[in-house]
Amino acid sequence: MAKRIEDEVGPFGYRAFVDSAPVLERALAEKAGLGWIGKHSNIVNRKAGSWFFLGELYTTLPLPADQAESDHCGRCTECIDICPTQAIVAPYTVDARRCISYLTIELDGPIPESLRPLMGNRIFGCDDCLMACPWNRFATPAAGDEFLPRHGLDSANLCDLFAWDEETFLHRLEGSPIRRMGHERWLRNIAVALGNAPYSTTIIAALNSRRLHPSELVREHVNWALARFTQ
Ligand code: B12
Ligand code: SF4
Ligand code: SF4
Repeated sequence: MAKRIEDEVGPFGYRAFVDSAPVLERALAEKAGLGWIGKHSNIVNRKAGSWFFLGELYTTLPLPADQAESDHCGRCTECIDICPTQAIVAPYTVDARRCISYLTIELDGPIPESLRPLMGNRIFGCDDCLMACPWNRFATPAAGDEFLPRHGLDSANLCDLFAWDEETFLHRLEGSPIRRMGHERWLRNIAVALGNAPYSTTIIAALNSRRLHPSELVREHVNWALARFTQ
């Protein structure tokens, strides 16, 4: 976009951000008229729904101010009702400590035991509140390869993913944001997901194969998962 503007007006000062710096992206997007902050706390656009990232150009250009968008959530509570961990504790307020996105991606250390059974098979983030939003019925899939499923992860089997050693993890997820969480959290999260799955001998065998993993974090989550099948 900066290049396109440059083509029109010549060189100008700018810096681009996408979830990359302490920028109040949602407040800026709302004020810029891109949408309103929905009850799930993300930006919703009347035509595009809520399933998109926000990006900004800070610039020295003297641009006219846009009209802010107003709230169109109305009486809807779909996102609040669907949240598996009741992380949307009040409209527009997410308790990040309960959000599966935080628990699987950002949290360093053990996942609180009370939340583990509620996480289902989500091993990297969660989109349930966005998925539930009725405004997404107007959304269309993004064009461009960057948004297509990669590495066959849209049809992956958790036991196969659990068998990846660190080298395979790093190699198979090259270029993917999942790589950022590291192999230890990867195993921690999959152990929880396997503990939430219906009983199968394949799952028990997969969990047993990691019982003696060098990481105490992984071992503890594996033991929690195995204990789920003996209750
Ligand atoms: C921390 C963070 C998280 C945390 C906490 C989220 C939360 N809801 O609090 C965790 C890890 C849980 C998380 C999860 C997710 N996140 Co996140 N996250 C961020 C991040 C990095 C910072 C947000 C933040 O806390 N800023 C600091 C606080 C002080 O600012 P703020 O929240 O914007 O609040 C200010 C204003 O917005 C305003 N304000 C806030 N709420 C309200 C409400 C009203 C009524 C009003 C008037 C004003 C107002 O006042 C505040 C103080 O000035 C942003 C990127 C960014 N730089 O903004 C992405 C971002 C919000 N995340 C994003 C996404 C996509 C997700 C996930 C869907 C990822 C996933 N699939 O797992 C989930 C969704 C969970 C959810 N329901 O929010 C997108 C949202 C895109 C969109 N359509 O809006 C962002 C914008 C990243 C991006 N560039 O695309 N995220
Ligand atoms: S991302 Fe998932 S866990 Fe987090 S608030 Fe939305 S539905 Fe709840
Ligand atoms: S699901 Fe309903 S309440 Fe939640 S953001 Fe969308 S319109 Fe608003």
